[in-house]
Amino acid sequence: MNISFHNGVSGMMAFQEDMNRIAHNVANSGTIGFKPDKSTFSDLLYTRMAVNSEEQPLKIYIFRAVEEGYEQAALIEGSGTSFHSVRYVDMDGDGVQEMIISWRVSAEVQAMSVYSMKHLEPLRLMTTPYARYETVDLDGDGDLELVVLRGDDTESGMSLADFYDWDSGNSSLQLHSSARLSVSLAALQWMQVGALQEGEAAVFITGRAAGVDETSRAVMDILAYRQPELVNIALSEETGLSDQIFRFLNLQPTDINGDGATEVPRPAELPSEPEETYWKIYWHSYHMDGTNELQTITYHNLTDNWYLLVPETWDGHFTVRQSNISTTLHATTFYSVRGRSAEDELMTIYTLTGSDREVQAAKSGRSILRRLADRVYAVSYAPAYSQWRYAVEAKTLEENFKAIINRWSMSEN
Ligand SMILES: [Ca+2]
Ligand SMILES: [Ca+2]
Ligand SMILES: [Ca+2]
Repeated sequence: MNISFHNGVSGMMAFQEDMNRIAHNVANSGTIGFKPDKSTFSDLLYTRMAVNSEEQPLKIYIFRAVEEGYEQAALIEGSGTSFHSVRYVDMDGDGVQEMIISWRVSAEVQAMSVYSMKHLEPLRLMTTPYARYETVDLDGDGDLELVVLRGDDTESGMSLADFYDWDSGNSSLQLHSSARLSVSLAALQWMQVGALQEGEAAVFITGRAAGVDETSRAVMDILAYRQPELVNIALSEETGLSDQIFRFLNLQPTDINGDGATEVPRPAELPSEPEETYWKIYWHSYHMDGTNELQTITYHNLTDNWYLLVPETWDGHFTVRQSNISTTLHATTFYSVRGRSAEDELMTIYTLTGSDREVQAAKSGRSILRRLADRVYAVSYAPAYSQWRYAVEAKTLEENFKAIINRWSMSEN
């Protein structure tokens, strides 16, 4: 088989044709790279990805567990430069997992297919070019839908979200509706499944774009299912683009207050110095009609991996300064403010990473907030803190202090 294509479109067409073929004999395939996928597909199927030299098609072998070990059950072939991911998800809840395969067609084009695997016969349900995808039950009927982000060929460089719904009568996935996004494919930063304030599932898409002043901006698109179709609830009626645009600080939407709904971070400048800007973060949840409300305020120190849930009463009355006293002793000091200036020192949160960190943390006036394997966080209060009219109990602040243990990394589908 000669598979050598000059662009992504023809490569993908060929892949679709190849996908229809199920080979039963791979004795001479000479493939390498056994990849058991036990955690996702129980003990039923194994996947082996062929790592190919030049002109060979991509192959996925599917193995069935038998008494003596495993035997090949099916083979899926395609053309492209590499497989990206294989995911097994039971989308329609019938107890049999569907298989979602994505691969790189060319340097510019990625494609994905969904297969049903009933009776170990791969049956392709859909194929599309894509940039990111997620499976999510957006309409709340108990079945998962597929939300696929891809380029919009017909419009000015923006991207689109396609919504594929499960048609259980025909056991097939149908393109149901599409919604416009507010950034190009290249500007897509994160795609996350989350929830609106009343609990409805939603997909939060963070784009990253340059603002008018050259600073980096987070452009939020929020996808939800509003009968009868997928909608982007962040779009402005006037412009047709998202008006939920904030300073980009490398913070993802998350359920910051633990109530089940996702909040979107909106950095706001604290009274700062000309050479260094400090930010507080307002976290807003969203309603189905696109309105939003403030839930929580934080101060995030992303260098030292912690944040503080800031008491609401502090808003407008505090600022911070960070200082790296040494490579193993970082300090963040909170101040009261007068006008736009820092006034009295209130308290300092230390991040201690040296081998002497226990000694450092035990210094007079410091108490430990959190002890982790590689660092200790400690706090000390300045004399002015107890006189400050917005002071809260030390116990409250300790509860509000959060170490960031695993920076949330997005799975790239
Ligand atoms: Ca299924
Ligand atoms: Ca559903
Ligand atoms: Ca929340």
